[in-house]
Amino acid sequence: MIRALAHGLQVLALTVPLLAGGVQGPVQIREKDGKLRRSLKDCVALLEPMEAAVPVAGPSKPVSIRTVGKQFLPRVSLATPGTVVAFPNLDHILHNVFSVTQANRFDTGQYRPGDAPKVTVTNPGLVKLYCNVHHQMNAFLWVVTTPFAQVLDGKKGVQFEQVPPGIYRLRLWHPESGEKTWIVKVGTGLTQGAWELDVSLPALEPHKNKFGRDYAPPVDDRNY
Ligand SMILES: [Cu+2]
Repeated sequence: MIRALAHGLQVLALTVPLLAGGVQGPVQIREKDGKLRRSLKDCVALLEPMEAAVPVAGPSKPVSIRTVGKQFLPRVSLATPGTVVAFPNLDHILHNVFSVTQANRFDTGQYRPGDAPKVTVTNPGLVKLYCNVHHQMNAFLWVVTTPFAQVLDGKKGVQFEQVPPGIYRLRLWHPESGEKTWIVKVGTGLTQGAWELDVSLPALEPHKNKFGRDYAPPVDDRNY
């Protein structure tokens, strides 16, 4: 037991660069009327190496995106290529999940209460998820290769630690603002900044069903 623990610590020490830095600072989302949004819910921060020695992240532990009350929860998730994503249906009605995002297309078909279909995402990028039954259901899955990726729910900004020195691209994204990028140079200490996104997009992006057609008018299935 003690030997195993000591070995674990040694492995941990070897994977952390001796002269790592950090990137930290507030993120703000500005509404169309100029006011600042109170929450960073659904905002994603990615720090991607441009010129830095950062190993590509392997498959992450399985991701779970539930259907609850005719919504996907969580609405925004992170994964790496090769990650299994499960969609447990906690409602009492049928749902579907499909993606027509080019690099990660899939369709679970309709699945019943209690079912949890799984897909494996393969390529990096933003995957938009919809339900073919319910027009208003949408979710987002960021498939990334950088180990420095965060959803900023409940946070005030960006905080990445143990970042090897080098040049990085900081990508900030929100469903209602799209993406903005900055170049960040990381040394051996703490690199601080402040970043802002502007709301410019609707809360629900116009989209077709999985057949590329308009959704049928909603039926009364309030008893989910
Ligand atoms: Cu649905």
